[in-house]
Amino acid sequence: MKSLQLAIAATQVLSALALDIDVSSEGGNATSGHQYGFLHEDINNSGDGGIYAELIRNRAFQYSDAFPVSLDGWRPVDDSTLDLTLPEPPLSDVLPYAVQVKGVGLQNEGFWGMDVRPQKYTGSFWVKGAYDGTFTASLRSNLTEDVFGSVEIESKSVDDDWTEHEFELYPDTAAPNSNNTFAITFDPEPVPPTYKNRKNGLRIDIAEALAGLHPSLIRFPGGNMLEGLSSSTWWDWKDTLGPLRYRPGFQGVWGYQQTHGLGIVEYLDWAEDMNLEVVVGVFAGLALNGDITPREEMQPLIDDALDQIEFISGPADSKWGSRRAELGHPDPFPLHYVEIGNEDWLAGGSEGWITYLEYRFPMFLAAINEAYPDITVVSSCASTDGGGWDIPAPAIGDYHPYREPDVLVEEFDRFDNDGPHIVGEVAATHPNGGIGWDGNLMPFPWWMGTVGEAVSLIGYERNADRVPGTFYAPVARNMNRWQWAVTILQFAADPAMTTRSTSWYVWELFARYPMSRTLPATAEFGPAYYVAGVNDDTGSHIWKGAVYNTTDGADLPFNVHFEGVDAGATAQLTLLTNEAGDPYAYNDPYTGVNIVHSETIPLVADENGAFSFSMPQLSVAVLATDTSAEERKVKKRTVGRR
Ligand SMILES: *[C@@H]1O[C@H](CO)[C@@H](O)[C@H](O)[C@H]1NC(C)=O
Ligand SMILES: *[C@@H]1O[C@H](CO)[C@@H](O)[C@H](O)[C@H]1NC(C)=O
Ligand SMILES: *[C@@H]1O[C@H](CO)[C@@H](O)[C@H](O)[C@H]1NC(C)=O
Ligand SMILES: *[C@@H]1O[C@H](CO)[C@@H](O)[C@H](O)[C@H]1NC(C)=O
Ligand SMILES: CC(=O)N[C@H]1CO[C@H](CO)[C@@H](O)[C@@H]1O
Repeated sequence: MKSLQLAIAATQVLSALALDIDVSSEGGNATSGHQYGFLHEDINNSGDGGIYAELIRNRAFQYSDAFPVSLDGWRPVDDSTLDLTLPEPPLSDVLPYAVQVKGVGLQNEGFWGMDVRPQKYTGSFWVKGAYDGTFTASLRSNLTEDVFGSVEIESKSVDDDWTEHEFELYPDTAAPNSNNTFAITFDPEPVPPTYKNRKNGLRIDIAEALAGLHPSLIRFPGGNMLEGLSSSTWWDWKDTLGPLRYRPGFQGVWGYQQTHGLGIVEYLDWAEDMNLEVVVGVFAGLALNGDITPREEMQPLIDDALDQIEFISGPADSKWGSRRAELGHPDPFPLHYVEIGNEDWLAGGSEGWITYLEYRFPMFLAAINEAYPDITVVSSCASTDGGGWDIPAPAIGDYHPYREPDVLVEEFDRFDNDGPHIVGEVAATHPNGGIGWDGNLMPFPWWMGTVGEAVSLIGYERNADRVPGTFYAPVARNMNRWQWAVTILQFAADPAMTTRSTSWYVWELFARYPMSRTLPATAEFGPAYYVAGVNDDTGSHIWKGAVYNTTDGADLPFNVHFEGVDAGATAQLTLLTNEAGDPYAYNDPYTGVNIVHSETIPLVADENGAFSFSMPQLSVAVLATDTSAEERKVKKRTVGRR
């Protein structure tokens, strides 16, 4: 008797503590239907040497004021000597340098190694000089004498001009590690297989890890990269078009010369291959050194942005649309968002900001609204930036919270009473404790930061009628050269190093369950944060939640009831928890340890139609009711088994 009473008492305590959440069937808001994406710019070698599938580092001896021409990445084979030269004629107007090889050949170390396995590598190199023999291109070990694959290429080279030599290389064995080089008796350029087989395309394993996030948005080309180090070195899309031979490269802003191999067409192909809505940034007359374009010199920049929009989305018979068609894509790419600059309240101090408000932004807004009324113009600043401003309609804002997890949680209601914005960059970057930007970035995304992000994402999704998209930034980090530690993916030349961060798992889960409408729900937030809605395509009711700092670290019980979902209905709860227990635990590319535990728990609605479950301290979950299609599938399977 006594033990029974205790049991009942315990049940009562539990249900008194449980959070009863009622979700109405009406009264919510339509969402944009696309919510999660990422910002890509070439930071931390995440473009060149990252998702851009190029094996060769410094392939065309490109240079700029900040990054002088060099033989970085190259070494002679045996006793050969390598010298940079300025040949006559040059390979192209934009690639004046070449390497002169005396001896047997040269080799390239790639982006700190090369992944070699039995698969097709295609490439080409340009040669000048009378030569009757053959070239041998090979992928070989940097540690032993092993050659994993090689191919002979008949020389077509002549004395007075440049000739292209194309080849395919198929190693018969995989190298035991990525400490390999590419060697050739002359000047090489091999390309590994690419994502969806695009020529000059993306590195497969990195692209697949990003596609696995179910993204629906990409913002490019930055970020600071768009702005450039000075007003003469911004990311000029016109320099990124056409054959690689005619791309001069770019003085990147993250500490290295960039090839411009990942150009505007490559970004658009990427968007097409992953079915991503594009937010393209156009240069707005502010560079990172504070250079500001005066009002009377703005028109060329505005014309340039209009050309860029036409290049992306204009018909094939328009001036720039025909250039796109010439480059192999006659159909316009869809384009609904254009962003004017990047963080214009920041780099140029008060003058940068004032000029943005006074003429830079208004001039772009007027010109784009007039020419393209269906395009949403995004300002590069949020309503709260630069001391606060009223973003002129119909433009929307862009908010970039790089925060401590506590602050992401505090900002849960950031958009409850504000106008429309994208969240163009967001990540937990610093540990709690007010060190802020003077302190160090966390070395990797860590569990508590990730849960902080989840709370913010839920806040944005509750306001999805006004926040049409959220972008993780930055998206990938080469472990051999990086400037910014926090990222959604880490990688190196060896694909075994490609690591999904703790944040990857939360973003993947939330993006896996898109909602077409939010629904009003009981609003009692902290330590539980949540959003509810429905996916009209599948009929599934969805609840996304995160738990941050419960009392004494106790588990938190929930009863979630969706109006119109009855007793006996079934749902799946996917619960993400931290295996390691330590809130600072992270996914380590060097050990491959993944601390995120994902569990899917089938639930049945009780007699009140409520789904009951509990979530531990620092956890993230999605509850989704099974849809009729799903039920049909289950039925079919049962019938089949009989
Ligand atoms: C390759 O091996 C060399 C010599 O042992 C070493 O210095 C280098 O760090 C290794 N590189 C990679 C990418 O493992
Ligand atoms: C290849 O080996 C050389 C000589 O040991 C070393 O300096 C270089 O760092 C190695 N390359 C890579 C990619 O590790
Ligand atoms: C949450 O708990 C952590 C760890 O105890 C603490 O550092 C942080 O300040 C707490 N935050 C809030 C908002 O309670
Ligand atoms: C729908 O939008 C209105 C206006 O922005 C807002 O007041 C209301 O809370 C939103 N409802 C939900 C369920 O998010
Ligand atoms: C590992 C590595 O290459 N780190 C470099 C990152 O970039 C900064 C400068 O931006 C260098 O100081 C680091 O050495």
